[in-house]
Amino acid sequence: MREIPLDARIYVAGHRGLVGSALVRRLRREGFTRLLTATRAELDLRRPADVERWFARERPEYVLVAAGTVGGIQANASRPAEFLHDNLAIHSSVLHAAFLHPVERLLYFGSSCIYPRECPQPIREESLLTGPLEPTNAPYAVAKIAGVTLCRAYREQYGCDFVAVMPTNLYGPNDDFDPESAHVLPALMHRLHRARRSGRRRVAVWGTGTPRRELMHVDDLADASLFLMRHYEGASHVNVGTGEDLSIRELAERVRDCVAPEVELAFDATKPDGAPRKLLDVSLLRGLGWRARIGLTEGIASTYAWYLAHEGSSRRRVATASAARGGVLQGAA
Ligand code: GFB
Repeated sequence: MREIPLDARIYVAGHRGLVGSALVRRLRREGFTRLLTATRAELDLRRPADVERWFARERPEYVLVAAGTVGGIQANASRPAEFLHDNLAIHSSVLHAAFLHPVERLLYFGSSCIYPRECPQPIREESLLTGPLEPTNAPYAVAKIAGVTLCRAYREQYGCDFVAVMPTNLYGPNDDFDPESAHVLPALMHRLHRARRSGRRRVAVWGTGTPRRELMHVDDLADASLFLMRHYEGASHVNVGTGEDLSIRELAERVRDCVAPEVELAFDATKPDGAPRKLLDVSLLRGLGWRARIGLTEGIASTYAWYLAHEGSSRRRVATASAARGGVLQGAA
């Protein structure tokens, strides 16, 4: 095990997003005292010279790269240039700055969409670059594959300790709940909540309901990340998931049962299904001794409690306004 001193300087890039905010919560709970963060107004991660100056000044010892332009199936399909450009620019500038101003270890967060559309399931780490990508998110996936490849290349050429983490579909506090740009779980939570408030009896669910997804609470990802920082010594990227999936229909029913049990679900097959299935093989991580702990029913209930407590707060408005401007939403997955 690698000791990380509690006063180590740890930079969480994308600290306001779903993943970054979970990392900050987890690191604080662990007792780390010197967390470094920068808002987009303070540091635009797409600008390499600014990022290099920031690294020279702040001298982080550990870096967690959870910043990026992210969104659900529709946001990906409608903003492909932004998803490709912003993520390529952010990942290359942060990783290069961490090479120029050496860090002890860097964790880069990818996404399960890097794997081929028709991948054997569950998806093993070795399946990367073995077939064509899912078209609805190919530009985002290409940017994430570039990030994984950057980690590998800097490790091989310069000996940088850059580790790529591949989380499955995530949900939890500080997610984007705007139904136009969000991922499936927060989008349905928001729509069902609205329906309950307004007394509507039917809510639309995109697609056929047959695709299968693996959903993990972001606090489990944060826990796995700290575990990997301390225990992982391999060079390969590492899948992080629960090891279980369910259909979108089943997921929608679970969210409905929590938020608005009286509402009927209406599947809208004119909307895209995306990948037929994405279930990660998590045997590498389990072999090291880590397992996800937060069950889906419990995770949906706690996320809805968070949503209710923050209803009307700025996060959803910020997400919507930023997407409309073509701005960077800080987050990952
Ligand atoms: O969460 P989602 O956008 O992620 O969609 P992906 C998952 C499935 O849920 C798809 C269906 O089959 C959608 O058609 N779905 C049903 C909905 N209702 C809704 C809804 O209201 N909103 C959304 N968004 N979906 C994303 C990628 O793909 O996953 C990203 O586009 C990233 O690049 C992320 O990799 C993890 O799993 O399809």
